Amino acid sequence: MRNRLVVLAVSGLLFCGIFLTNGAAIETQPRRVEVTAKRFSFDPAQLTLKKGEPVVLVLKSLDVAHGLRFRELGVDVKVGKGGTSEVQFTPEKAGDFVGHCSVFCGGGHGSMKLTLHVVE
Ligand SMILES: [Cu+2]
Repeated sequence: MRNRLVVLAVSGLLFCGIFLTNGAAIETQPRRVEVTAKRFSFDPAQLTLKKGEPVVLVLKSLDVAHGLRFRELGVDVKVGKGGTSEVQFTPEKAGDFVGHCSVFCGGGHGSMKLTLHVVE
């Protein structure tokens, strides 16, 4: 009898624990999107995000310092040589936005572009 109670109590706690952590994860964990920058491109070169949905953009550099700016969305993240940076934002406008490298990185710097599709 006592064992049964213990089993019940433990499974109850487990159930609540799983339920609570799932709930918290949905509320506090924005989607993470990784982008790799190298001379002279971003990988991937296109991303699709949902309007109104918070996102963490993780920018990694495989070589020199780079940046990624979406002027219309007020986003500008810079990453040091070989480093990783992240920025959290919520796209509030639907449409296509072209981001550019915001740190001069050499001859092909002007051609570093990433197209963001923000869908409703
Ligand atoms: Cu650049």
